[in-house]
Amino acid sequence: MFSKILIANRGEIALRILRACRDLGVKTVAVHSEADRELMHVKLADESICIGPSAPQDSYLNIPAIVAAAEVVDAVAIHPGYGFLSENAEFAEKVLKSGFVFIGPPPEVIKIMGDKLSAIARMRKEGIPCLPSSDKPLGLNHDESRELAKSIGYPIILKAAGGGGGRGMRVVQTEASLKSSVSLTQQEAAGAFNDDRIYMEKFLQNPRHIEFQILTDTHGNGIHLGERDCSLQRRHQKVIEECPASDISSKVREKIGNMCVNAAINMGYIGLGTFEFLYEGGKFFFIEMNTRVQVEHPVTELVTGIDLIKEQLKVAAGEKLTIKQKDVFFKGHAVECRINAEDSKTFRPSPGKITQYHAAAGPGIRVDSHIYNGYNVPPYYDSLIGKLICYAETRSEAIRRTENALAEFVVEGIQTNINMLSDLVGDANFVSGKHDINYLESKIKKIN
Ligand code: MV4
Repeated sequence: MFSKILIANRGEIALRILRACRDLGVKTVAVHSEADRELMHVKLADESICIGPSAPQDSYLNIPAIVAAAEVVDAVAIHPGYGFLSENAEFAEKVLKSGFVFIGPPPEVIKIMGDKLSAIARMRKEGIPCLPSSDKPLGLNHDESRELAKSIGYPIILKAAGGGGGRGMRVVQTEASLKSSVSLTQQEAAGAFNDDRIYMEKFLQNPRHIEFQILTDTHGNGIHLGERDCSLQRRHQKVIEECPASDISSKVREKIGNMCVNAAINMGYIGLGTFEFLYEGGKFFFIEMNTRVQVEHPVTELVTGIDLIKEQLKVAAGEKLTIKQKDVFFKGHAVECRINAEDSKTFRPSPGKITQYHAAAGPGIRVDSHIYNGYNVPPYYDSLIGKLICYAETRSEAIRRTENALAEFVVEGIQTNINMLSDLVGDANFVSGKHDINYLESKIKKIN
């Protein structure tokens, strides 16, 4: 195992990684911006270094500053967490070139998955089900695009190859608007991603977002850890996630899960990874792969009893996976609520000082959060201040626990979405488990 690692992130995930390191006897180095001196994990880390001003560009996205910090403290490895540089192939490459271990897959794999067109092509080759789509960037020849759209069938969706996570997409309902939509989406892609390549896919109207968690080592072994349903989203930000997805049978779970593991092994994937699918009409369609640990990993941890961050550190250190697929059991149900510092009506960020904090607790309750009484939520970063994860034997019991835990939760001094979360988990549509990706935004529209 590593003797010392640098945590290139902030907030709850930095604290989560620090705790996994403590469990494994690994020394920790926190790097932080000028605004983040008072972060919980900075106080707890064995060493800490300020790497720059508040703006993410100058600190958490500052590659030379992070690599230099690792050199100064003589760290062995760098954990990127999620967001920031976690899926930046250039960062992974520089980390490796400087002689450190990057806790994540090889840069070449990050690159393939970062380009959504090459990701889909690769998955198709591996036999993963994908949507009918263009197999190369749409060209200047409009007749070709028109024929392709016709053969796929409207509605179709245009997506930027350099996008992902919902950025750079446009739905096209009829042939009449295809030409202008293609050129507009290309222009936006060029502006946003410095890459004007776009592709076309069959558009699904009411899918669910279901993703599979996998873990592979450097010795050719891999396991899947089942699926999560992340259909409750607003503007491509997940709000509530659960494990397992309601009404996915263990037979289907094994089939899709094993398919993902084999694909990952074949492409030289190492570490934790997530295959994102749209699920509609009983069928799975691959859309993207995430090459990092995800915010919602705790629901999988509670249902499998496996500490994903510890396993991620072990395989990054070159250890053999000791967990076999036959030893992975899915027991019970977990629901995660993302607690954000935001205005409950406008969804605008609500930074400021937390004057009163009382976290929920009790059987089956887990809180992953870095906040504390008197902590000042800075305005420069994501508004996630914590995650409430509730576990029980059944889905309905887990939902009941979530409702009760949300009612116990106290965060004062700033605004939060706790009341909205209470409203959502108590909603008949969520309780029925039949919600799709459109449900949350249509509910918000109804309220306002
Ligand atoms: C789609 C889709 C419908 N059909 N692709 C949004 C995020 C990105 N990961 C892919 N996204 C979508 N791709 C096809 N062919 C609908 C979405 C989508 C969505 C997906 C998952 C969760 C929430 C969503 C909200 C709006 C749109």
